[in-house]
Amino acid sequence: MSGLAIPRLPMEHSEADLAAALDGFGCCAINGAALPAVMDEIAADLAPYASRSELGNSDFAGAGTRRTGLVLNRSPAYRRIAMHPSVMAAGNRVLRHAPSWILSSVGFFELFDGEPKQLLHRDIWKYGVEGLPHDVDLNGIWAITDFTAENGATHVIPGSHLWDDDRQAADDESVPAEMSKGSLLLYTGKTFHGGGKNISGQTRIGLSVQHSAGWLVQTEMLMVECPPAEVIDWPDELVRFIGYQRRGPAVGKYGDHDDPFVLVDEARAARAGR
Ligand SMILES: O=C(O)CCC(=O)C(=O)O
Ligand SMILES: [Fe+2]
Repeated sequence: MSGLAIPRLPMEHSEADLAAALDGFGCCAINGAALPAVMDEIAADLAPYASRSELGNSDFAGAGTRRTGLVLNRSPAYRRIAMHPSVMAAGNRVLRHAPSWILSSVGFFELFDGEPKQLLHRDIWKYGVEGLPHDVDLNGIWAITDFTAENGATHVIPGSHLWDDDRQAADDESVPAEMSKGSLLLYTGKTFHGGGKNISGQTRIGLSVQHSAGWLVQTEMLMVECPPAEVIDWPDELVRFIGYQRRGPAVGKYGDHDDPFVLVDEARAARAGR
């Protein structure tokens, strides 16, 4: 391993320090961003569903990785940290050129013993669009278990967010984001990263969170997964964060000229018999 170190910040950090890390390195680990007990709660919320999820069916998804979705629906504990101050500060910085930014997907990733290293990639490759002038994704992974070099801690290449589109990532350029349970790795959509190799005999669990410019198609159809009846008792700000908002002056409207949040207002009024 010959790469640059991943910048690290304590849970209490300034927005300026986080912005400097993300601007300069494209990534940052926040030590102890949430209590380990919250990670245990998320794991317990997801466990009954994860046991029925399937292993990855492609090299990228990983034959030794089990991915479980519908996390917002299934994990009240995740809903409490979805708008964590470090996530919001990072999104406000990295996605500042977009008129709005929102949650795009959430996945519970169990990386089993024996899983090889994932292809180093940029998450924005999923859009198939090169040469974007500004960042459109701010992503992250919560350490639901400790992340170690042996158990497959996510690898990142600090500084690779500034590379040209045609530069290939070499395996020895990446460094593992070793983190204690409850820590959070944040990285921009252009920062090369990938799951590590798990030779620990244990399962590494991460909660992948992706956020994007509001004008992009979300990676997950969150408003379909979470219809108004599902979100009726969630905090308004979280409801907006999953997509129930106008994404820009003329993007994301509902009906004649409404904000889609009106759907949630209507569901609430119907329940109250109004
Ligand atoms: O599991 C990980 O550590 C990273 C996974 C990842 O980057 C992805 O699937 O896009
Ligand atoms: Fe990724």
